[in-house]
Amino acid sequence: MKKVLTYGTFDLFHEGHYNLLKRAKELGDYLIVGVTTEHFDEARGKVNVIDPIMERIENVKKTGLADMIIVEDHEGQKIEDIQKYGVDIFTLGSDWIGNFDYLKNFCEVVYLERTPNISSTILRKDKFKIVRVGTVGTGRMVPRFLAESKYVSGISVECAYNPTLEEAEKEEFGKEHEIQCYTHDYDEFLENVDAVYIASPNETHYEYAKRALSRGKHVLSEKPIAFSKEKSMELYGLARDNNVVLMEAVKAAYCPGFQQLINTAKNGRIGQIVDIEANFTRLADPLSRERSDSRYGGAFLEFGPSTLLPVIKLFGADYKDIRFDTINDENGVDIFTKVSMKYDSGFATLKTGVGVKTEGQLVISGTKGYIIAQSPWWLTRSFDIRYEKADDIEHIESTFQGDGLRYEIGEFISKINGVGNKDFKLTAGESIAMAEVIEKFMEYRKV
Ligand code: C2G
Repeated sequence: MKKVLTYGTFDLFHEGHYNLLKRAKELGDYLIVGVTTEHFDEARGKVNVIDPIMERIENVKKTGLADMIIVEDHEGQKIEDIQKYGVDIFTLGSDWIGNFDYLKNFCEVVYLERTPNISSTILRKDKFKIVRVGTVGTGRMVPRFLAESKYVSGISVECAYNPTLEEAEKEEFGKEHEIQCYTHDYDEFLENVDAVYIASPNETHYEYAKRALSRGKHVLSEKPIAFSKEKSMELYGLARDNNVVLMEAVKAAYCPGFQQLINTAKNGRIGQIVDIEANFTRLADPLSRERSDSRYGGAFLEFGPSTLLPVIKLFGADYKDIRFDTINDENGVDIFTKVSMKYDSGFATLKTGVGVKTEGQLVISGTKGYIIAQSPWWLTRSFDIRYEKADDIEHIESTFQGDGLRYEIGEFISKINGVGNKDFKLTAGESIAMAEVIEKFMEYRKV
């Protein structure tokens, strides 16, 4: 008797799951299905799982395909199960190709082609829907988005849009990322999705977002969402009028560790906050867009929104004075920008660089102590609270999985499904305030 073993979360059970189990069963005579616990999903960094484990098990059971259902609750269990149940074949969908090759030492490993475009054919009466997402642009953020979306429940990335790509490149991209719908036509693209992730060049975010929102599509846009307060307000207005979600992808805002840091700063532990210093620099390739586009590239447009985030969150948008100082290269690109902001009760300094390197810290200073988070604080893994006495240090570690993108994707999907409707991670007002600073920076740079 040939025993086959597969695992999964099987959240919001859909056709893709059914097809996988059916083909897994066909690989042998006896199918064992491992369903993950909430605890294990949390540990492996899967966010947003909605159905409780009993319901997920019940759904697998209902298929009538599993001869045995087990629970997967810890790292290393796959090898144990293969040995314990005398498994001949281990199988998973092709989104995991390569990840489980180490099991070849114990049994045969088969990756079955995953089912593309699952959600369009599925009819769910429940409140929660699988959200069909399309990506705009195929630059370096899109592969990251695709890799991280594997760890978000309730999302199916089904379509890609790029106005300039050659057929051959499209085919290669589609194959690599298992995306079947690929188009140059934005209207056709919007027809195929419920929501879009915009990761195109900075100057195109606003237009793509506007068209998607007007068509009733949810939008997650890379920063900056727009270059002016007015345009940013217009987009949030459109989202409200069309009853859809609009989110600016400032990663830090959605990281659990960053929220913990902001909450610690707000809870009075370091007293009254009087100074914030936020630095973000990355030496970019001289030929890259950031280093060669004098209008829409440069340090501040690249990293400004991230550094502004803690300032706007803690001090608000009512600054009394703002001053920019930049060092430009021969192309007119700001390779280093320093921003000084004055508030009634404190100061903020931001340093951003694409051609200058500084220590990339976030320091929030108060009347009783300070919070310090080291680079990359925008992907917050840990921070310290320090006081007058040098050895009086509280070190806080936080959950942080993958490259951080999954938290914003998870939040986006939850919001679309009406969970966590209250904006606090990044409010429309905060996003609009950031756009206003960007507008001021663009005006400063013109003169
Ligand atoms: N699947 C599929 N087609 C889809 C979606 C999912 O074939 N459109 C497959 C996945 O590849 C996986 C199974 O269905 O083999 C279960 O998917 P999930 O519930 O998303 O679980 P997953 O996170 O893939 O669990 O130990 C857990 C496993 O490592 C993977």
